[in-house]
Amino acid sequence: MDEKLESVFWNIQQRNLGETEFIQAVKEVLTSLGPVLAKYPKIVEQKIIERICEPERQIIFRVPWQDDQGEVHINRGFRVQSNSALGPYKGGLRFHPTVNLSIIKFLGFEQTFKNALTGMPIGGGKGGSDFDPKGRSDNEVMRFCQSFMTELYRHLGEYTDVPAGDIGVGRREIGFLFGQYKRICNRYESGVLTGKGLSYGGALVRTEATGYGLVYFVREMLAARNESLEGKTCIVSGAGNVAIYAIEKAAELGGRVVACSDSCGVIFDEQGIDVKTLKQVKEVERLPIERYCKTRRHARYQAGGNIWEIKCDVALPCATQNELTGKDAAALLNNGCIVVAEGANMPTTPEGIERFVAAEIAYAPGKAANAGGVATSALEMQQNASRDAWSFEFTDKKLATIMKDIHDRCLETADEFGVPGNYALGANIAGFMGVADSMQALGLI
Ligand code: NDP
Ligand code: 2IT
Repeated sequence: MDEKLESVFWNIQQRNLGETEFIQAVKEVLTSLGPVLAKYPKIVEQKIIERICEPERQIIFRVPWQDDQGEVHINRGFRVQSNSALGPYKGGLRFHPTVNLSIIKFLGFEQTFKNALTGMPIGGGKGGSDFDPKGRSDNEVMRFCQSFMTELYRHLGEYTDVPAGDIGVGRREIGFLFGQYKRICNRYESGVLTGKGLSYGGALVRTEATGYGLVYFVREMLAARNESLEGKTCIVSGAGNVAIYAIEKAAELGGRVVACSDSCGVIFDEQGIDVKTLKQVKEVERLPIERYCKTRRHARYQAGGNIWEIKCDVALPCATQNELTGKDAAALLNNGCIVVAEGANMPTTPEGIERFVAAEIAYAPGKAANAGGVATSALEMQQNASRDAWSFEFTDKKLATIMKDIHDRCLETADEFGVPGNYALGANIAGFMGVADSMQALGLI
């Protein structure tokens, strides 16, 4: 890390003790910024980095709700409004028992740069709760969402803060949240949430966008090396929204996706993952992935297995943070993997990233490779603002163009700063400069 940044980083650590994920995300970005400070000394004078590392606002609240038996539960709700230099705060909500302030802060921090990379007018934020939707009835999830929104609504608005989904929050939850927002505010404000159902202002392609966008990004990475997905063996961790549509698109572009996973285990299907069966198990029945093997009897299931030990050309981590360690990276490299692109946010540990960068494989960080989700959310906001609804093909084309632009910008920035092919550095610098330029223009805020 650059000398000037070491003391900045030390102070950030002291101010955020114990927030390991947040500190990890900050360190990863700050490590890239040395050459930027040398070129733009005003950034140091104006303390742009210190400002970006302190969220504009952090909201923590109680979420009481009743289960189907009438028992009372108390969860904790969060919304971290990280940065609004480029537009209203924008970023998903995560419902998962592991959620805490550190996780929401790291996600909001990453989101700020990701959103800048899309080139769209959206700031960064993230929220969620330690509520566990697993095993809960639709009515329980509805009551939780209503209670969550009963506090959160006052902090939202189409020009203020626009949440969407993330782990544990999909179309069902967004529907309940939107319903409660509308009821409390007495306003049909479609643009206040994205990822909505198609019948009430949702946009075509938003469901598929993160996974499809990830694979469009991979297509560009391979093209830059005169390669294509045709015939490449792929593995995808996770079996949720991002993973399912990454698998679907990778297969459509000629990839052979042989494995995916969930929080219980790994499935291996040498004939290629059957997306229809996967959707039935994970989207419709909401069951553990093991169930896939009941329909596809030749497929193998390994409880608690490690997906990264499976031989592949392309690896797409699409589950959660720090799911791919230094040891996993070594296993992938030993097995000849040439592309790693992150569908999840910060899935690779610092040791893993170091190995990928040193091996000079095509490694794309989440803030670039998974930006298709939030970019399509911004397209949903555009449609809501103009009371319009675009076709699937039109929106999908826009998504592909956005992903190509992000890809090219990362590569051009990496070139400009003397590290050709380093997408991680290119994404950090290009994302940071987008936010920093706007912060400089807006004065001391
Ligand atoms: P989902 O809830 O739809 O799916 C998450 C998947 O990851 C599930 O299969 C889940 O397993 C698995 N998973 C979660 N936690 C763990 C864990 N600790 N260990 C192993 N597996 C785990 O979420 P999404 O697909 O929406 O999100 C996945 C990742 O993508 C997250 O990092 C998210 O931040 C990121 N992302 C999401 C975007 C979106 O538009 N949804 C946009 C950009 C990034 P199980 O089924 O057993 O719960
Ligand atoms: O991490 C992410 O980019 C998301 N969960 C999607 C955010 C959004 O506002 O669509």
